[in-house]
Amino acid sequence: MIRVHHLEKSRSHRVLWLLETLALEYEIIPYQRDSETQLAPEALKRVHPLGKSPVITDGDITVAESGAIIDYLLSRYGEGRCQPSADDTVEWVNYRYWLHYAEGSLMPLLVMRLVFAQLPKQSPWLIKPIAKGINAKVNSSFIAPQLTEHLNMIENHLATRRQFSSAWPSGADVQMSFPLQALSMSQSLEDYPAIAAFVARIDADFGWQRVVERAGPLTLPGQ
Ligand SMILES: N[C@@H](CCC(=O)N[C@@H](CS)C(=O)NCC(=O)O)C(=O)O
Repeated sequence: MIRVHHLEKSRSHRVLWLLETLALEYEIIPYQRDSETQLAPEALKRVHPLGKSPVITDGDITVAESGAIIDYLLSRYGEGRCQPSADDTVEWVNYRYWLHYAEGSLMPLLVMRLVFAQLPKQSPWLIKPIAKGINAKVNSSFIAPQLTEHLNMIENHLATRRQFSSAWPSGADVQMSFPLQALSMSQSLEDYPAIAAFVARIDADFGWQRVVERAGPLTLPGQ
């Protein structure tokens, strides 16, 4: 039996989406974030040394990192679903690009934005104005312009293809779902109609609706 070690308010929802899409049986082992630090509980470190979610166990096998989990589930149980055939080199490369890009390039920007936004809130009152200034400067000179370039690239891809690869949903759609859903919760996507349509399509997806029934809607720390 596949067990998903599922931290609330986390990237783990997308793994549940893939499991529902593949119609696999699975069990959710829920974990709560520490209300003060928002970090995962120590118990998760008994499953994998970093104690991050998602992590799955399948019999004796433990797989961490959502991209690796998607690869594992599709190569073991996919039967050709949710990813392009290796014979189609162009599509295979496109699929793999988005699968790796989500955590390799897009998420670090979003996490950086979150961490810098916390800086003024976490600082002693005397240096709050300085922390605010640092946050504003890092945002305006680095994070915001970078994010705009990333979102333009994603928008251009989705405007022509609607989804990240040939199948719906592919492992690449599953992997890209979390950053784009998180963005849609934190800012307007008015300038990015194809990204907004992609997020709306997830909400309407039968497999995603099953996830929401079983695990509740996706929420983020602080919500
Ligand atoms: N790149 C990893 C990121 C895992 C990760 O950082 N998960 C967050 C939740 S979204 C977490 O476990 N945070 C709790 C903590 O750091 O204690 C993946 O995609 O699986």
